[in-house]
Amino acid sequence: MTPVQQVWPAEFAARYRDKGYWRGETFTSFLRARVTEMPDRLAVVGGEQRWSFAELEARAEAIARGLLALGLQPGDRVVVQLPNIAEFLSVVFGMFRARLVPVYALPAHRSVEIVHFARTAEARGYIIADRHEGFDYRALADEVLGEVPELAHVVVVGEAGPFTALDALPDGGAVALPEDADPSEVAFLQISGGSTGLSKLIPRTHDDYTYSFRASAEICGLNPESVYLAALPVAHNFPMSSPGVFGALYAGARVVLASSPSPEAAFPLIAREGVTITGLVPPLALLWLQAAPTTPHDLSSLQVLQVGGAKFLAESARRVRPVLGCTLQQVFGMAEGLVNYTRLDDAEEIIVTTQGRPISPDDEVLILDDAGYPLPEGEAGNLLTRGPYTIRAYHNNVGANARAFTQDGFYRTGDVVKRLPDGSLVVQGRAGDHINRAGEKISAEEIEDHLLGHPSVFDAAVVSLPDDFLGERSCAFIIAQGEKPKAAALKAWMRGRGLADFKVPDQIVFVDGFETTAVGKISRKELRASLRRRFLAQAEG
Ligand code: AMP
Ligand code: DBH
Repeated sequence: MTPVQQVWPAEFAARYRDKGYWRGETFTSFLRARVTEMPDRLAVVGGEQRWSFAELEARAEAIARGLLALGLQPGDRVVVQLPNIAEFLSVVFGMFRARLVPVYALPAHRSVEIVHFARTAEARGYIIADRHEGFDYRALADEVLGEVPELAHVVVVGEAGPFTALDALPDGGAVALPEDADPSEVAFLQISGGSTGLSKLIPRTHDDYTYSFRASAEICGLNPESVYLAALPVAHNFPMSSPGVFGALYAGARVVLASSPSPEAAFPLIAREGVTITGLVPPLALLWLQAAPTTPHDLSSLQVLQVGGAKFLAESARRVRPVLGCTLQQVFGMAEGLVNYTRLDDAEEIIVTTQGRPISPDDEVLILDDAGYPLPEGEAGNLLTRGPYTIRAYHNNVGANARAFTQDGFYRTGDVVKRLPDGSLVVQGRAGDHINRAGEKISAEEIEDHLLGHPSVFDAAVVSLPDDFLGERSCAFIIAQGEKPKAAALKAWMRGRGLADFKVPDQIVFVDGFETTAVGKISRKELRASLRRRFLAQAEG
């Protein structure tokens, strides 16, 4: 098995420790600290479950023993695909206690993605819910097991069918739990949005991740009176750590898990639980702004609405305070590390027009031209970054590492940004070919690869088009061969491949050919850009 690791050069690690960013904390040690300080305080609310810090820890320990008794061993990777339910937290804290390494999948992922995560991580287990939003994850587990039999242990929250129920793990009473992890060890694998090809796995250590959510909790003003609503899927880095569920628990605050981010599901929870802060992607923020004026639910407890994952336009941002009566916080982050926040006491103009500034004084930010030279202050260019919670390498992906990181360890974010004199960043767009569909990142290349697998597709190019609601939507330009398929049939075929639904192109346009240069060559990148340009010009004209 390829070991999971994340290593910073010694002089950087020493500096990050000296400056007090890395404090030797782990998930297990910080939960222990909260239990010691406030055992009976309510920590987690999800569905019918209401757990104190002590109860969360007790459940995590029982799960840790049960998973080890099942046959998993410290160091093993386990794909965790759970919706926003309380058990998400007992399972992952249980895994940290047993030194098992979660690989976070989103509820929207299907067999293509899960097989890829399981193989790349060499996972030995898979933890799912029985059903969620009408989808049966046990059927998905069957399908995945057919391709990756090494994924021997499937654990189900709810009705287990042929698998093991979380509630019926073998009795681990006699199992000795391992010592707590070394804080420089990898705690889990997070997934990237995947700008080229399939998602990459992101190894995050206890030291670096606890720093990112501890500092985030402080920037977001969390304290034991705060109530954080996880509205977005909690496996995503934003609701997980910015400050997310872990930042909230770190601060002794309460976490409330919403089964869906829709106003219908979230507004009653805000009123009932006195939610003070939550995070949304821009399209959801627009839905909330639309629904808030006429809702019967009292939203007055809400102090901060965070918006991130994709660019929130100033016109919409300006409406947050008047309509919702709370402070907007823009969040520009990435699972690889760097997270920027507008500060709660920033001037309204900064909050509305920028995507914030980095968490750490030691987040190094470079803005370079395409040749790699620094640009004069204020000019837009490629964002590169390095710092105390930004990774230096992906897991098990030599090719991606060579492309995504410079010799001296800077991560090439793929974002085009400019920096204002106060250090705030304004996101201008992406350098790469990916679609940011309401915060879900889709690689054009991955989708083109799938389309090329269809017998009637001769060639395909996938581009992003501006969309009033989603921000960006995906459009596939297709050259057919033989009989031209119907767009709906092609979409159904894509779904049948076992691909997450959000990756199925929103729009399909058949074309007779793709342009080429005089020598009959054109890069995929130029091709996508030119198709997009011509389509938009036609749509306008
Ligand atoms: P992921 O790879 O899924 O972690 O997505 C990270 C990417 O999401 C960033 O590199 C940006 O392209 C995009 N992103 C995140 N937050 C924002 C934001 N507030 N504004 C614009 N783009 C964002
Ligand atoms: O989009 C993201 O990946 C993201 C957005 C906001 C993120 O990872 C984060 C905050 O931590």
